[in-house]
Amino acid sequence: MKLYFNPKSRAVIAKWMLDECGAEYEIVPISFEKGEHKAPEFLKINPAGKLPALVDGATRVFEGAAICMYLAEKYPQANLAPKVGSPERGRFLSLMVYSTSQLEPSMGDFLLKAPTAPSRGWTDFEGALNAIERELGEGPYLFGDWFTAADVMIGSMFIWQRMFGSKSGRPKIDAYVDRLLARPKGMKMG
Ligand SMILES: N[C@@H](CCC(=O)N[C@@H](CS)C(=O)NCC(=O)O)C(=O)O
Repeated sequence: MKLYFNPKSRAVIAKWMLDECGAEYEIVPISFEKGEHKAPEFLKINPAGKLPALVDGATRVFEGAAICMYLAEKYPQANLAPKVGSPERGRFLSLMVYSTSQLEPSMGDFLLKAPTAPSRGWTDFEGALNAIERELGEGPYLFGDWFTAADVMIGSMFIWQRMFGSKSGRPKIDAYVDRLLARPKGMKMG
């Protein structure tokens, strides 16, 4: 399995997930400076020309959330996702999609000081924080004591925010992010 990777990219999220799965994989370094992510051979893997991308034999996966869901299915022994048909499955899928469709763009608006137009399909950052606080409940993770790929996707967004120099400002969420960062295989930016 090959992870197309740059340490200053969202590929660190996919790497975190691979490590939590205990997967064996090869890192393929991609230079943004050299434009390797826009090279024809890379566009055959991810037509968007972005990181992360994963190749597993004849399978290619792009988009961080898709990679995390793929890996959770490939490594069931890591127990990082509710099983198909289980009552938690719907909420799990919802949180995975929410991470990139609502939380990430709302955080982007917040960090860039851009107004959030509701017609664009995502909430403002305050709304996203409210939603995550509700879903986190008493924690320690989104599914109580059970750490899942949803924590990788949702948590990595807040870790990302810290890289940009700010915290969520919500004590419950900030304590959650501290817990995620303290995990032995937790996400590292480099
Ligand atoms: N929604 C995508 C976002 C991917 C993305 O924007 N990756 C950035 C790096 S963090 C990238 O490759 N940017 C290079 C470019 O767009 O030219 C995902 O989660 O995979």
